[in-house]
Amino acid sequence: MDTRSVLQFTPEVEQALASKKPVVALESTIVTHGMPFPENLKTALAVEEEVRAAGAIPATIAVMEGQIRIGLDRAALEALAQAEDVMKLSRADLAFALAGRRTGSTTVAATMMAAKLAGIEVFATGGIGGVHQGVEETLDISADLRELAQTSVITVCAGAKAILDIPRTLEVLETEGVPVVGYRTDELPAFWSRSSGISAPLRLDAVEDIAAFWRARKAIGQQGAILVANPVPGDSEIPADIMSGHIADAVRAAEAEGIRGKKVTPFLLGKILELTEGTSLAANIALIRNNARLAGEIAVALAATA
Ligand code: PSU
Ligand code: MN
Repeated sequence: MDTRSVLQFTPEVEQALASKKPVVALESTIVTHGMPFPENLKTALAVEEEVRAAGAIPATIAVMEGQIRIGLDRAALEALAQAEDVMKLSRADLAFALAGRRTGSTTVAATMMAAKLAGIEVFATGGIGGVHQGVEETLDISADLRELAQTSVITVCAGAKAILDIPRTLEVLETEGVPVVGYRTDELPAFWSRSSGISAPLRLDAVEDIAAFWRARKAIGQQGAILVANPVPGDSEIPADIMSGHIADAVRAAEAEGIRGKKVTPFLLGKILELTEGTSLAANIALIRNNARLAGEIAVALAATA
């Protein structure tokens, strides 16, 4: 088994990479564990359209039939959006799913690994995993953070959800040497909300400047991601004070039910969806589309200067 044999490209993505056209990787855990059907499928298709509108080619990533799919056609995306018993894959279990021919969706960590293997430099997600509230007891810190430290992919997100401990998440990123760049903002955005009250360590206002930062990192031989934090569009945001009660309820429910390990994040996301009666879903869809658009623009800027 060599790397090439476990990667299955769609013809469109393969051609785009061969001719150095801009390509954006997209994660699939949001499809299988982040949103209900059919909104998940509709969103995944809309997200791909945003990448195209920016002038880049989307490559949604998942594991099927013993291979990492780099790009999913419509039929594959439809199958994934409705599949049962899909594994949520992070660094620990990406190869496990390949070996066992399991169907798996990729988290931020696993999507970054796949993108790097495929030669894709830009990736869009909704929110990254991070340090969980109550970490003193549980030691629950997402593998996404270590991945950002070691795998070289520009990662666009809408900040971290307040289901996490945002200040501690930022501290770990600092410790790991991951640059966190507010895009056109001085504040770290908080997923559904544009502001978190916490400063973003760095700020850039143009995609060309993000591309230049990336080239400078390469010039000094640096591994790891640039994490771009892109605030949710203003007309779709939910103010932090409205979300905070629901988040506290969701965290309490997870504790009460003894939810542990990789089930924690999907449990909290599902609970919040239930508690907000779906109003958080509209913000979620708006921000992931917004991130895909920005990632497409960054990929175009990178390709222009390659
Ligand atoms: N945060 C979100 N939405 C998501 C996730 C995180 O706001 O869908 C998903 C991403 O795929 C992320 C994963 O990589 O959850 C993190 O899971 P864990 O905390 O188990 O590492
Ligand atoms: Mn965890």
